[in-house]
Amino acid sequence: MKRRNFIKNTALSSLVAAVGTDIVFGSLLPEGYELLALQDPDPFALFSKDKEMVVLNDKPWNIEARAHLLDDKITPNKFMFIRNNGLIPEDIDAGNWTLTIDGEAAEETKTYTLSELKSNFKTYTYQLTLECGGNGRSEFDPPAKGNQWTVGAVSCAEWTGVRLKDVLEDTGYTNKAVYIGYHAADVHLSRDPEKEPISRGAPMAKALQDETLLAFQMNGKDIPLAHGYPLRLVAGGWPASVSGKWIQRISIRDRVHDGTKMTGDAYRVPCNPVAPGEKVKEEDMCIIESMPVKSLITYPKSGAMIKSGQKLNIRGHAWAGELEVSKMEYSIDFGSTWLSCQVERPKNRLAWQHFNASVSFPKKGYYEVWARATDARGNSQPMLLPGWNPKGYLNNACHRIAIKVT
Ligand SMILES: Nc1nc2c(c(=O)[nH]1)N[C@H]1C(S)=C(S)[C@@H](COP(=O)(O)O)O[C@H]1N2
Ligand SMILES: [Mo]
Repeated sequence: MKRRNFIKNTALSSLVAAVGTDIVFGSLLPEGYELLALQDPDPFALFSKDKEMVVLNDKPWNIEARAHLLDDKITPNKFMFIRNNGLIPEDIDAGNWTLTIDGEAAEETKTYTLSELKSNFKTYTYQLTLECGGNGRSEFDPPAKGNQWTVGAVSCAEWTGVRLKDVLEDTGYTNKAVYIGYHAADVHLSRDPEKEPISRGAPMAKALQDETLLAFQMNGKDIPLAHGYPLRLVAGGWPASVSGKWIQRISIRDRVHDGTKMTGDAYRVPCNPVAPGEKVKEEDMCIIESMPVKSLITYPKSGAMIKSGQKLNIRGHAWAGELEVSKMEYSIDFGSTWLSCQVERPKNRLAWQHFNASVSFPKKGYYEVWARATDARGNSQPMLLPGWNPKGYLNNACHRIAIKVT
């Protein structure tokens, strides 16, 4: 018997510990064999997520929150959605992590270690709303392919890092600069090292905003692995796909960045409205920039029961891409009449805003509470579905909860 083909005692004892009981024929296990019992990791434990989070896909991992889980003013990790296009990078060595700035419009190619970024540039902290462009996709008809997000692909955490603009200015760029494009360490589903799962970016004007960060902390701690440890681009108010995780390189481009998922119909909508199901030519699709006005009732949970005569305090958050939310209303009569909610100013630009209202119901029975936000330019959320688009982006319909008064 060739002993080296079989598992070593130390490896066996750690497998026994992981399984939690004796592995009876353990000494006969071939080396490198993965036990069935350990093949299906518990995603909630793996990513420190709450058990009420909903797994939409495991290859790649896509996990969303539910409305009532997003009640915190600042989203904690356990309720933050995960959206991956590829495989989470393994064996990250933050001590040797570097960020390279290059591109046709960069003055030079310059590489920074993580500690250089932290010590050479001033650090800022902002609360930034990140919503997946496909949040709400599940409601479109005809349906759109992709993760069937309901309402939970949005978060507003507190991000700490350096301003991208300070780093871009340190490297220097020419007047040919048009766009930035990120390159990250995650792995394509095919495991082909030549392919990138995603490489998106934003126009220079967005890259140079004060709130656009190269972040190394989320909610005061190292960024959790699934959310981009050890370095992430955070560009609040735009589709969260712009906020590249596990960032290694940023190119200052002399054209609109043409990386993976920047072209074709990815993160694009018809420049002009189309009929549901209509085919749209590539040249008639426009890149999504600022996200539309939207809101979420986070308390109570849909289905709540209250006693007749009681008032119901509702609360939630509202956001409007680059703009501020200027008005927040609710309706208990399917949108016929609207009453106003109190809405707070944002903590900083691009942070979501908190609203609340005390709701009275005229008599016993079934009700729905609908919430509607209006942005500073007067755009309101559509009551039901907004314009259909082939990939099911930008569903900012009013959020609704069911209430029974008994
Ligand atoms: N490197 C990398 N960055 C990425 C992605 C990815 O797959 N790889 N997904 C993007 C998309 S589509 C979204 S919606 C957000 C999700 O961020 P989160 O998982 O931290 O919530 O990350 C963006 N950044
Ligand atoms: Mo996304």
